[in-house]
Amino acid sequence: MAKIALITGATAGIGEACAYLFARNGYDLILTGRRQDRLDALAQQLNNDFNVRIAVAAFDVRIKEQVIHHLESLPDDWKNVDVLINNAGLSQGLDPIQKGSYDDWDTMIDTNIKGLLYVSKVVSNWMVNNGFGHIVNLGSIAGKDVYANGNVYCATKAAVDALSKGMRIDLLQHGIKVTAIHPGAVETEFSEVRFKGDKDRAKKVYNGFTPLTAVDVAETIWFVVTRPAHVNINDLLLMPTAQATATLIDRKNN
Ligand code: NDP
Ligand code: 8X3
Repeated sequence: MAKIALITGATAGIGEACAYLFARNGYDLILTGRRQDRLDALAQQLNNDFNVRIAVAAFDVRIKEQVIHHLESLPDDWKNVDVLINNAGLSQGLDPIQKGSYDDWDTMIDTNIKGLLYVSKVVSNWMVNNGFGHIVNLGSIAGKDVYANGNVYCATKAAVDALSKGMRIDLLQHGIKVTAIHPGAVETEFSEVRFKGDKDRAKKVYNGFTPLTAVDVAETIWFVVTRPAHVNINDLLLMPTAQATATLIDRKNN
């Protein structure tokens, strides 16, 4: 029986790279995100390339009822989830606190904190009943190191850091592993989403140095979930070589 991974935010970036890597290694996958067309195309590709079973569930992690409905509607055999990758997340805007947008704040808090909680409650209940499981939460350097104008995004990732610790404590007696992965700069759709489609501004984020790729992060997650049963990596900070802190990046040609 193949192992099962549930990946949130599988339609792009780190989540999509995890989907390819886990499928290549024989995992059956539950892929989620809002963009149904991307989920369907990815599912077909992975099924063709790797002959694994794929279930897709298109929902918005911010909407509790959708999360519960879509996950609980999965057939029972899909609920034997070995690995949950809580990856869906985003940043919106980069403004000082007095100028921040209420809507941007709601979107980040609802997605990065509340969405992660909604998914985690459903799936950790399954894991407790099954007696096994590994939850991997995507935090960020932004959760360890606050930077100018990052205020609310940084706070949401600090919350992911705290929730990862809390989950690890609560799930300890059930033998469920919890890992937090905190990447520095990864070139994905992240900055384009943060700057609301402004591709030029997004591109500048990665000017003059080599950022991490989504595959770099996926390979790190794969390493974490393939440790022996008695080993857990609690917390892992993963940076481009050219980046020392959230803001100290050694840029050339600038
Ligand atoms: P991308 O923008 O490339 O991917 C984000 C994914 O999240 C998409 O699949 C998107 O799917 C999904 N998502 C966003 N909002 C929702 C929502 N409301 N409901 C369901 N799914 C949602 O970014 P990354 O791959 O870079 O980001 C993945 C994670 O890694 C995030 O948590 C991010 O904060 C974190 N991270 C990223 C870093 C970076 O520099 N890129 C560094 C550190 C951490 P869809 O739009 O289809 O819903
Ligand atoms: C994404 C990395 O530094 O843009 O979490 O916040 S950063």
